[in-house]
Amino acid sequence: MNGRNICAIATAPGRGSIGILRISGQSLADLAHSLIGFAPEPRKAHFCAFLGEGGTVLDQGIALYFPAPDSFTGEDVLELQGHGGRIVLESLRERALALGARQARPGEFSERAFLNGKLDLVQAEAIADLIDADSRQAARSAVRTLTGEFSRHIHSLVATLTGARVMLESAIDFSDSDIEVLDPTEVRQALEGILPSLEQLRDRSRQGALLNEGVTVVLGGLPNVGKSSLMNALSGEQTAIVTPIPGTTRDLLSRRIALNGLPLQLIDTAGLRESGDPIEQEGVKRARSAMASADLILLLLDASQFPDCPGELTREEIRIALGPLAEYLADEDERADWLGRLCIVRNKIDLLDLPPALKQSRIEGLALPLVQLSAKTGAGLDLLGKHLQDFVAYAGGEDAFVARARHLEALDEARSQCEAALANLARRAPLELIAEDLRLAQAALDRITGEVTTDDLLGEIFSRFCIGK
Ligand SMILES: Nc1nc2c(ncn2[C@@H]2O[C@H](COP(=O)(O)OP(=O)(O)OP(=O)(O)O)[C@@H](O)[C@H]2O)c(=O)[nH]1
Ligand SMILES: [Mg+2]
Repeated sequence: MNGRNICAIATAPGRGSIGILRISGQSLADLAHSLIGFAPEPRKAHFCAFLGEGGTVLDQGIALYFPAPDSFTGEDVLELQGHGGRIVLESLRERALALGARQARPGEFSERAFLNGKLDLVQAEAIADLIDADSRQAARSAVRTLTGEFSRHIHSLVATLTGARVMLESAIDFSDSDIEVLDPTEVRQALEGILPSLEQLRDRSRQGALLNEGVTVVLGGLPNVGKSSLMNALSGEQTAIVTPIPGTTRDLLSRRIALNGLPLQLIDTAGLRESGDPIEQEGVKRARSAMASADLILLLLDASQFPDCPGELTREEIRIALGPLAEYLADEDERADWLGRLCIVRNKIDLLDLPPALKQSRIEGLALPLVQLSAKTGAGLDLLGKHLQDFVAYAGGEDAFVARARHLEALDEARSQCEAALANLARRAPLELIAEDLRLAQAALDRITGEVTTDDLLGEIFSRFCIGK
């Protein structure tokens, strides 16, 4: 797989003061000699000419040579730092291609680093996330993962699991003999110790995933309550059309914004109502499906329609706000999930002279966060921001790990396999069954760091990198 020398321009396209050509391969000695005319010393900055065919000078700059295995990729790496002009860099790249290197695919340097054991998979992914980070917090959490903190947690969980598996496997091997080799309490204690750690790691990763991928916040509610106005107020631009006519918004409209460093994907939707108009019907259908997959749903009410009840959220308001979602809330399995993602927003408080507020409202056993604001005057927007941050339990994201959906899924699987093992242990199931549960739990964790991977997964991960990384 690590056959040919690969090369790529590692700096961003366009004009720049410095441009870097990066080359990696199993033996770069000859190629280096052709490109700079001498054998570079390892890890030393040489100021020299970069040579084209027949010794013509293409550029001059700094050559850095990192022989294997002490390089980013684990192979020989040569970096030529020249001037950042497109033509200069192109001709340097063409020269490297003429000398037998081939153009690197996106992420191929990082992929080689992974395949040569220089990085594990989460660290490699963290590189891409660091480059893509669009807030300081996201960048910090990517660095934390890149330095191996996340991987160390995974490895320590795997070590505990391995310990429990060894106990079980040896008990299985000796099950024909009369010797009592398994102390079930010990296995149980090991597993019970793992569960809270898995839980904690998942929480920190979830925060990281939200920082990384952004929280999806859907603005929903009846027509004319001010969803599009709130979208515009939060995004600071006139993204959505606002009119006094109910049914103005038909389509989903989405904007990425950063609220105090927290990346949010805001989605404005069509007002929920029965309609004979097929376009509006389709809009309402899309609004519902956006709500179903949102991290958080802001359900708006027009406060001016309830002039007599400015205090607690009233039964009437709840009925109006939650009415269109009745079918989901009636479903026992879905109810908790929906309620956990809802926040009621009393909009248009300027019409009633109500103060902005953020409170927990309780009605018929429902605990629902309530924000009072005015999309028109901007009063209360800061409180909504605070609620969003609390919702993400983000508090600055200081100990979040950059994480992706695949990490969360693997952590969930590891947890449910450990729980299955505990349940099987409690009901004295055959040891083989418990051993299999633990094997699957470990396999899930190994998938995170890339101990067990498929080519498909690697292709999918590295293809999203930029060229030259
Ligand atoms: N006074 C006042 N008017 C508001 C406020 N928010 C929205 N409006 C007005 O309410 C009307 C409807 O606003 P939109 O933002 O279009 O409402 P919507 O929920 O997107 O409506 P649809 O797209 O039709 O579902 C417009 O005339 C807005 O100017 C507010 O906070 N105060
Ligand atoms: Mg609208």
